[in-house]
Amino acid sequence: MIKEKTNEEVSELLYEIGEFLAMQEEPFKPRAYEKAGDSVSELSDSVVSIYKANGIKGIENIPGVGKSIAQTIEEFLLTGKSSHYAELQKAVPVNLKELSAIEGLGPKSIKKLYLALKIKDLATLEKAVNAHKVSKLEGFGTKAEQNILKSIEFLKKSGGRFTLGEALPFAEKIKEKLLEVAGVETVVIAGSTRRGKETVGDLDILAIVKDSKKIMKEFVSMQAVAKVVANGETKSSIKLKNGLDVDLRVVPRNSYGSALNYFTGSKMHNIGLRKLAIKKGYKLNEYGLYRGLKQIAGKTEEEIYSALGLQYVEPEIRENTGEIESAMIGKLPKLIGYKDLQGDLQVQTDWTDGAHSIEQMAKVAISRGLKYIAITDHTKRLAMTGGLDDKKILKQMAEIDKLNKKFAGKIRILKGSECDILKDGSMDLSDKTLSRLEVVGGAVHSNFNLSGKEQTARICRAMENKNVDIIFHPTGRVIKRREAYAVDAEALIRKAKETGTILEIDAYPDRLDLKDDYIRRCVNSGVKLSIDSDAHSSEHFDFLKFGITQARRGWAKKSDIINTRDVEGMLGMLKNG
Ligand code: DGT
Ligand code: CA
Ligand code: CA
Ligand code: ZN
Repeated sequence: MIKEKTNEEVSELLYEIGEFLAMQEEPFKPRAYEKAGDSVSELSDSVVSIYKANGIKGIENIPGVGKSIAQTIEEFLLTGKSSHYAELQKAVPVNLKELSAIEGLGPKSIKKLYLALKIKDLATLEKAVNAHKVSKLEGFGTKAEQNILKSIEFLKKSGGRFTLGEALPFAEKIKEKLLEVAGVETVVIAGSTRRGKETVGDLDILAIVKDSKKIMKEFVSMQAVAKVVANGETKSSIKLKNGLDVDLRVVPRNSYGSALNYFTGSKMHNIGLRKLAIKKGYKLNEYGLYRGLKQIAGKTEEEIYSALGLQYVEPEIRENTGEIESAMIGKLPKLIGYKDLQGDLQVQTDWTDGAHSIEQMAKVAISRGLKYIAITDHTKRLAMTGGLDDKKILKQMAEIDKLNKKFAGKIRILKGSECDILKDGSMDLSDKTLSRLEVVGGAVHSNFNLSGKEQTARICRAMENKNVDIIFHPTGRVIKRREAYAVDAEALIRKAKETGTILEIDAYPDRLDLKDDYIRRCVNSGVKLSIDSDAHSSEHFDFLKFGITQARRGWAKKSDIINTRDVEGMLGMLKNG
């Protein structure tokens, strides 16, 4: 019997084996397991279905998976266990998942902590840190101890929430399943997911159905369900195996719009609407908008907004941060649309830490309807990615020239770089090289712990470089893992304006950097933005939609985003354009 392991579980296993091997100071194997883990997590087919169809040969055909890793996967699918993993874990019996979630703790320091202090998991780590035992270890110190503590606090704060990128695929799969149930008319995802918030607490799904028993039965018996929390006629709640909670509500057809509006939220937006309704002598709830006992709107959201004298408010901006007031006077901006991007300005390839070649990336970009992509591999300061130096960049430029001939008329490949901003704000490539590139993104990948003043000055200096067109992921935050580095965002935005530097909305779902608030400030002060996938693999072009959502949450219009223009128009927005 084959165990129904998800790709995520398989890649998780490979990552952990890689980390355990790294503890043993094995030279190449850790990276091999990590790569195999990446490629499993990026598969569009499930490992189980590959194995069912083609056995171990099929597994070996997964890029980066050799014979011995394939055997590990096979054993895992057949027995649910891995003897290789068990053996490694016996040597250092720690909860790797918990400990490696701590920023700055790699396999080697985890091993050290275990050997010296018997730290096995978050709880024992927290104890040791609070007793100041960690700072006494060689190679740790007070600063490291403080950082660990900060990271523990941060994890606690964000615990339980899922990134939109993690939650959305589940939401969509459930929706598909429920739509197949007989008598189901409509299924819609509401809540923070519909508003496109960067993290979601739980999924809220609404449905219009003929027979609520049928849909509820399907809902609570889906394969991914770990626990049924409530099972009623109009509302059921479940917990999925991955810990995500999901509510399903069956709503009456003539209240669909008001239910959708209510359960989309946000709570503050709802409260704002309800106040407005009262002011106009109405009553608003999840069943409709009422004058006395008469429902005057409720079938659609549009008719509710219209009856309240408002422009329609897009879900992404329903946070009660001025949208109701603007809608009242007809001044809501037309937000950038989901089909408005023509290009992608941050794409990594196998020249550094990307999974695919320039050519492969270009082909997939064409299939996604993109008209141009900038190849922006890392630079030498980021040694672990095999970052490019001046010489290698020239080679890459020649390769791009060749490919552009091949792809003429289909896509334009731009020569670019994700060039490290060094500690003092100078760049990791010579000005001469930078000036020959078409799209230069500057990015911080080191010295995250500078003071706010130093960090801000560092990035501002990069913006003053006339060859630096864009600042990639400007605040460095990684959702649920790392807070933004200390930086004065206002000052960055001012400097961007002054120097004509573009700020990036990095669409990678763990980053979504800039955040909505800063996007809105850029929009208000006329600083232009780009939306880039930060693709490290060809499937990652799909991330662009998360960047668009984020831009919409920041009230950005098509004209605020430079890569909504055609390639010439976009290049014209850059510094030497
Ligand atoms: P989440 O799940 O924490 O990411 O955020 P939401 O916005 O999905 O919140 P959730 O799941 O608690 O509730 C879904 C929607 O239901 C919420 O956006 C607005 C509405 N709602 C929930 N509780 C209240 C409430 O006490 N008052 C009002 N007016 N609306 C509420
Ligand atoms: Ca929710
Ligand atoms: Ca909920
Ligand atoms: Zn980067």
